[in-house]
This record gives sequence, structure tokens and C-alpha cells, in this order.
Amino acid sequence: MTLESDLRKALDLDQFYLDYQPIVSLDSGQVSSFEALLRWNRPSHGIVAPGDFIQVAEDTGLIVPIGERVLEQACRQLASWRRDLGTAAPTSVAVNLSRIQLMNAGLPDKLQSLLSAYALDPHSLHLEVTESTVMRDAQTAARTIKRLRSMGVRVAMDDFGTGHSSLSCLHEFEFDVLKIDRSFISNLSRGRDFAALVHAIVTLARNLGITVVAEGIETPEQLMLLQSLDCQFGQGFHFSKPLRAAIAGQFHLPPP
Ligand code: G
Ligand code: G
Ligand code: MN
Ligand code: NA
Repeated sequence: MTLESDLRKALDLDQFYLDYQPIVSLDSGQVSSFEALLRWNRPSHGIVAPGDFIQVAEDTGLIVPIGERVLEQACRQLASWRRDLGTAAPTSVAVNLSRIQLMNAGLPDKLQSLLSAYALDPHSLHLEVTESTVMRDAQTAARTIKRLRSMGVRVAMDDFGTGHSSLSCLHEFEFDVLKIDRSFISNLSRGRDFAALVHAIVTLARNLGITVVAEGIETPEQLMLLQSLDCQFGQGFHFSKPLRAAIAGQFHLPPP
């Protein structure tokens, strides 16, 4: 049984689902949105994380139907939180996109029909792309990102700072959100250089009018440092691991 044929079967049998990790305002301590993270409930393997199958899904093109399933589930979940929780519902959900999905000419129309079908404000859908996703065919990526943003969808640069062209990325593409890679955060306590780097990224983003999210916050010390560096939003195990949808909808952080 190959991974590819199991992935096809997983689509037929609806074995994919999303967990949701809170993204928190570092000022107010309120949950502002959730990042949707793909999971595969694979028979006789248990829960499989995307790191173990995304590459094969990309190589076989299966990432397109899988990704459409992900977008549909995220939109449906957001609509259902709206219906059940009203004003207490999360305001947005961030979905990760592979390069093949971003390059797929059908993506904007697909998204438009999902947003209409679930009566969602386009601002409530955020798409996360990495530097390597956009840089391989930068012209096409820039055009697609422009089109998505003109629909009102927000676009985030994920894992910022790990690629080879992070800075040129910022002027070639219009990003709404910049997510500082967790390697910068985990090194924060290793001395002043990393704090200086993070502070520079936060300031740069602010001056460009881009929202900043620090990824991979694991300790109260990292949180305090990021607050002192004026970082607006954060995400990481310190706040919460990715959660099942039913738990995420009810999730609140204790008041500080
Ligand atoms: O295996 P692990 O959970 O650590 O993998 C996380 C990686 O998988 C991250 O790079 C994340 O961006 C990616 N990922 C998570 N969910 C999705 C998804 O729905 N689609 C795509 N294309 N990538 C995803
Ligand atoms: O590449 P991307 O940022 O989309 O990856 C998301 C991945 O990061 C998920 O697999 C998620 O479980 C993981 N993650 C989220 N918060 C933390 C954290 O605080 N520490 C570590 N090590 N991983 C995290
Ligand atoms: Mn991400
Ligand atoms: Na990331």
C-alpha cells in the first residue's frame, strides 16, 4: 500500500481534519484568530502530521484536492463558530498554502465561491505562504496575491527570516501579516543579537503597515521579551498547542 494510494483513499473516506492553534494579542491577551493545521486520521497509523505526507501530496498533485478540502473545512468551521458563538466567535482563520496551490489558476475563484457559500467576510480568511512558495515563480505569485487581496482575503508571510530573500520579498509582494519564524523566538534568551533582530523585524513590519506575529512562543520569558519589543501578536505552546475545533471554539486564556 503506497502513501499515494492511501492519500487518495483518505480523500474518499474523509480522513483529513483540522486542528486550530490560537493566535493571541500580546497587548490584551485575547485570542484574535486561529491557524488551521492539517491532520490525517490514518487507519492503523493514528494521527499523522503534515510533515509526514505533504511532500508526497505535493509531488503527486494531490495537494490540490486536499488543499481544497482544507479551505472548505476552515470556512465551514468559521461559519459554524459564527452561528454558535456569535460575537464571541474567533474573527479569523489562517490556512497554510503550498506553492502548487498558490500557482493553481483556479484558486481565487474557488475561494470566492467558498466565501459566498459560507457568507464569510473575506477579511476573516488569512492565507499563509512561505518565502520559497512565492519566490520560485515570483511574477505569478505576486499577481495571484494581488488578486486574492483585492477580494479582501489577507495574506501572511510564514516562517519569516528563514529564506534567502526575506527583505526583497517584502517589497515584491503585498503582505498583510508577517510571521516571525520560531527559530528567532527560541534563540531570544541566547543574547542581545536575537532580541535586536526581532526588534528590527517588528519595527520594519510596523513601518510597512504589516501586522506581526511571533511564532513558537514557549516560555513566559519569551512572551515578556516580545511584549517589551512591541510585538503585536504571538502563537506557541506557551498559550496553547493546536486544538480540536470543539475545544478551540471555547478556548480562552486566563486573565493575566
Ligand atoms: O508536521 P508538522 O505539524 O510540524 O508540520 C507543520 C507544517 O505543515 C508547517 O510547515 C505547516 O505550514 C504545514 N501545514 C499544516 N497544515 C497545512 C495545510 O493544510 N496545507 C499545507 N499545504 N501545509 C500545511
Ligand atoms: O510552518 P508553520 O509555522 O505553519 O508550522 C506550524 C507548526 O508549528 C505546527 O506543526 C505547530 O504544531 C508547530 N508549533 C506551533 N507552536 C509551536 C511552539 O511553540 N513550539 C514548537 N516547537 N512548534 C510549534
Ligand atoms: Mn503557518
Ligand atoms: Na511558521
